[in-house]
Amino acid sequence: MTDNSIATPAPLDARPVAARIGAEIAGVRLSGDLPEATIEAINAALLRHKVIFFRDQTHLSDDEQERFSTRLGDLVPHPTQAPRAGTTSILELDSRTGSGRADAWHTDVTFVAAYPKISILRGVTIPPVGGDTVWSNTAAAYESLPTDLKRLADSLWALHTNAYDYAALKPRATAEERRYFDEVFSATAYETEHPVVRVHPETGERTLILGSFAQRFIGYSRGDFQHLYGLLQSYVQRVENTVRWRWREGDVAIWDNRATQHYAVNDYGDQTRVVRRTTLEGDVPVSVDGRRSVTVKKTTRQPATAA
Ligand SMILES: O=C(O)CCC(=O)C(=O)O
Ligand SMILES: [Fe+2]
Repeated sequence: MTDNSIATPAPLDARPVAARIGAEIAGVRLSGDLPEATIEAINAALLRHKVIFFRDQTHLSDDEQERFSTRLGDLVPHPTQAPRAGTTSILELDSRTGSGRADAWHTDVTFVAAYPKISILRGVTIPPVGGDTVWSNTAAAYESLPTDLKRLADSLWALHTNAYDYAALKPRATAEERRYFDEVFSATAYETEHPVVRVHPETGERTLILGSFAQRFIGYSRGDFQHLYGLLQSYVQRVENTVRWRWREGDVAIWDNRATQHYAVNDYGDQTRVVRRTTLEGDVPVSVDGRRSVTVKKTTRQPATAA
């Protein structure tokens, strides 16, 4: 496991926020025009710290967020949610709409095979208190498993889908949140099989692929899935493996989506909270024994026809 307490070499001023994950980077004005050495240093800091934070980036427009993002990889729009008007790929999460509250532990878009490698999130409107985000280091979670559980995890495969039982996960969802889930988020249903443990393509670390899109373990009953998932996921959610970020407007958080899960704390009631995300194309995960994830099903639901 990389050591989060060792600062990233120059030219970046990276200060760890928690012992196992997260660093704040000072003195960088994010833009599409940053020198290549700074971009390389940002990527190195990301691999080491898993999530990095930049304060005071209020100069960023949607366009400049996209321009900066393309320096770290290829923009990929969300597979089912339309990009914000005037952008090619920005996903807006607005607490006033059905899409706005990501209050379940997840890794972004794991219902497709080559899910994004990096997500870049900009705080646009932030409540005075509440609405923090928590990230977990899934390499640290894997490392903290007992040896026998590591071996079990190494051999498990999970089915991930965006067409899960929404009401079971969010029994208190509003009618608008349910409508959005049915008509937009899961309008095209994906099912993808991932190894529970992937080998990180850049660091070689073993990381866990779990989170709320995981619905079954291949070859296990639903009941066994629930027990085993709860056990493995508990290492992800262990507070020692996490960092919590108190947002200010203009903050940017960048996470390695291959080595983290995150959770948007839903404690701010009906206050407005708006964040905007870009995601960068990832590669197909590879298991510890060299097998690759595969999308087994993609179904686009027929729109209801007029009688
Ligand atoms: O609202 C947040 O802080 C995080 C939302 C989320 O899950 C994401 O942007 O991928
Ligand atoms: Fe997310």
